[in-house]
Amino acid sequence: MTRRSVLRAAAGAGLAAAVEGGAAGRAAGAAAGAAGAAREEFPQPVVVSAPRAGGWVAPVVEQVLDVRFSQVRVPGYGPVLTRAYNRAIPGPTLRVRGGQTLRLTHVNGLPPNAPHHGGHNVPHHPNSFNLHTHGMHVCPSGEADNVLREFAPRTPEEVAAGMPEPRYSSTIHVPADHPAGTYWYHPHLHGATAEQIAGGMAGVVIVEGDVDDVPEIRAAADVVVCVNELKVRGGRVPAFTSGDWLTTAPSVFTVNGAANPTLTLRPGEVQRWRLVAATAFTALRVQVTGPGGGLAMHQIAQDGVTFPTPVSVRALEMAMGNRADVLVRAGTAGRFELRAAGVPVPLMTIEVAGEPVEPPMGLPDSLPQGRPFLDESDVAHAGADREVVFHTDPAVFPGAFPNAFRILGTHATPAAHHGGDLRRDPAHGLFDPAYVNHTLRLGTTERWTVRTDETAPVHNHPFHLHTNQFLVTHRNGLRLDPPVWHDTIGLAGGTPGQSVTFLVRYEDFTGRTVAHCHQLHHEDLGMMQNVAYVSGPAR
Ligand SMILES: [Cu+2]
Repeated sequence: MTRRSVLRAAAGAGLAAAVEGGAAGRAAGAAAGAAGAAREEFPQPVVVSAPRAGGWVAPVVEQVLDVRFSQVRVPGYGPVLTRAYNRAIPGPTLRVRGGQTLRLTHVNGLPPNAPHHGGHNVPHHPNSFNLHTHGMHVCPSGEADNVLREFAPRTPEEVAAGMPEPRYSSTIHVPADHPAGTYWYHPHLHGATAEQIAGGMAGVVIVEGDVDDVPEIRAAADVVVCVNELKVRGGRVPAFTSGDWLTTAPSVFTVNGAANPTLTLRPGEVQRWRLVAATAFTALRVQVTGPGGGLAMHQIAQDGVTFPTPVSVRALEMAMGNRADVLVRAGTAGRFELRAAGVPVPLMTIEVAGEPVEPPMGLPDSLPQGRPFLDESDVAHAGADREVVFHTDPAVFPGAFPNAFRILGTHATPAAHHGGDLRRDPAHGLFDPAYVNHTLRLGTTERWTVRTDETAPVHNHPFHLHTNQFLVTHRNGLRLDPPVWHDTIGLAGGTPGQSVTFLVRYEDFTGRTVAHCHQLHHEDLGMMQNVAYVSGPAR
């Protein structure tokens, strides 16, 4: 596939609207043309969607996700030897509609795992993985969005015997009424997650639907902006073998697999950017900087859920795992940058150039709200209040991983040693695969408060709950108006006492899954809890 055909294929879904005659046809065409042969075109991941013919659309989106060590070329940086989906960073973009099924075949072409004799909350099995569809309201059990599965590689004996590489499948039914928006997928095997995501194993999931039919959004080029934070030393991702792993390898930030690629808009053009923080370590406060104070972002969705109306912002807080869909309208010609506070280089460059779009493309006044809000009065009973507290005990364990990353609060994992020193306890508030922290009954609405007591800025802890999105109603006790649906919410380190409060209603799916910190090395080291969604009447 040539580079241009990659761009064409990738932009195809977004350009479908353009072909129908909207202004985006000219705009996106100009974007591709202006990029020209002299410079790398703005990359887009390969797009996979359901086969269609005439008016017929297949009910299933099928894709093979092949994982093996690959030499991936990162434009603007260089080659990186890493575990990758289909030899690319990020993996293919999966476009699906409510009512369709995602059927994925996972090939594990990684070498055998080294034997692991350490504890459960020590990094292990980096050549095993599984699949999480981050933010999606889908079944967490069986062969669906089940993060308790393990897609293991061949054993040394199987390799010696010439056995084929193992294949695993995921079948994920997307509910007909699933909110249309931007989600992502990544491996989520406890003990292996951070190293794999630091190597670029991540991809975007787009759920198509009502929001795409808003005329101003339909007319806008649909651009995936998938941010990865790679950890690279000597051309490869170092193994997660000690607690200082993060600081020993510098971060390489990429957008769609390139360091600081250039995206082009014409003056007066509106584009829809699907910003995806497909990252594990650094919270990103992003802004479009440049002449005239930069460009405003008109946010239309958070974590895949469309707002009732667009919200204009100069800066966006993107914790690890968050997505934000924004409309950006270019004004006069100039060079702009998408920058994240604290990151020394731009994430991407935005060039506003070419023939102006006349008249300038419009922005919508209202949107089809992705999910109705929950009401405080729906909260079941006084016992429904849950509290999660992120807490680190530094330098308390012997060996290579001295820090204890705990989740305390109302349903913490019990201590191993009753009456002992909790700071040094090897179980207290740490992930225990056999202990269910939260039993959550379908049909009930509950209130959770998530706090952090961290004084160290490095210990920022985004909270992520699987399977059910939650409605953030308060930050630091102050009511948000309107409240905002999230699946991941950031809590910065260095400001102890910080909190968020949310309402959540458990719906549709039973099964075991997890809630955890999305600073994923903390998760691998035990900052995670088990959640059981159960049906039946409340006790
Ligand atoms: Cu954390």
